[in-house]
Amino acid sequence: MAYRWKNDLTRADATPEAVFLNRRRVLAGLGIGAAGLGIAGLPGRAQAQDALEPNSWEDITSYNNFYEFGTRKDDPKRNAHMLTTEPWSVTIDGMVDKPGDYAFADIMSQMSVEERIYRLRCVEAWSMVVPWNGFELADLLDLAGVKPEARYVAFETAYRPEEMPGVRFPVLDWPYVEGLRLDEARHPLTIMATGIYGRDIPNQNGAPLRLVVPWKYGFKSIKSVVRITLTDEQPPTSWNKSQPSEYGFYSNVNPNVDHPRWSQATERVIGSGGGGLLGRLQVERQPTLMFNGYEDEVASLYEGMDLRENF
Ligand SMILES: Nc1nc2c(c(=O)[nH]1)N[C@H]1C(S)=C(S)[C@@H](COP(=O)(O)O)O[C@H]1N2
Ligand SMILES: [Mo]
Repeated sequence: MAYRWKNDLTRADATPEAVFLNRRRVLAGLGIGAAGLGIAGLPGRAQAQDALEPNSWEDITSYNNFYEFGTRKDDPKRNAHMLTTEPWSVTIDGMVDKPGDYAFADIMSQMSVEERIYRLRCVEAWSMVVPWNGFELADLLDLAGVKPEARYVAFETAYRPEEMPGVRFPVLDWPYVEGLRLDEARHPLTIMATGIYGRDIPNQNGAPLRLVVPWKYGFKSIKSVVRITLTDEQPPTSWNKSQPSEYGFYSNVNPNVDHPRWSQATERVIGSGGGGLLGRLQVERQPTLMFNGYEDEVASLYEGMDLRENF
């Protein structure tokens, strides 16, 4: 894939953030892009993505939406340590050749983990840039073998009242569920993230593995996944069930289609105001990009579709 780049990180490599950032700066300073890393044939787009400046570890792991642990942005960081992530398994079922419970360790031993620096745009009109480590969802689907009649992929988050203080409140109909069309799920930009900055992904970001679909609003990127089901019917999704007029199945980032209660034309850039609570109030706004900046890669998935109707 044109915009795909490999690196040597695995889940076991704990790269301290300072070293990681320093390496990026050194490379940038020397004018060495992907080519200098020995990756041939990457077009300008890949280098543009590589040049995205990621948010700090602190921003990414302390300003979260994970309603199972509470609805305030700092609740997940405070509460998600209660989630037991070992052992962990993902049930893959429905229209697959090899349905069953896949142990997380077994999955990891068969997947190739790489770094993806992606924009994350929340439907609430804020954004960050996150250096994920993960593998392509398509590779996991291939492990289970997708049957030809499958058209959609449904996802489910763990539901553990004893470990998740937020599920006592009926904010959403638990467990949190999400879904993609099969071609969206198989798109090479769609990953299952297992790390950030080369470290294991923190619980508040969806440990031990969570979906990341960078051209869709953040709520599609479901955390702490325990079930993946291949189906021939469009699956229900949590936010759509809760507010169908506000949150559609597709939820592609689109600056031209506003949320019924606010504009989606611009976004608050988390981290731009510096650290702390005050910094979060002083953030800059930037224009929101069509498909969150991934239009060249994904627009063809929606050819001929009315994106206002299919919001
Ligand atoms: N299970 C679950 N997944 C979830 C959420 C949630 O509340 N529960 N919040 C979503 C929303 S609204 C966003 S913006 C992203 C935030 O991911 P982050 O906290 O890693 O930045 O996770 C998404 N995945
Ligand atoms: Mo979000």
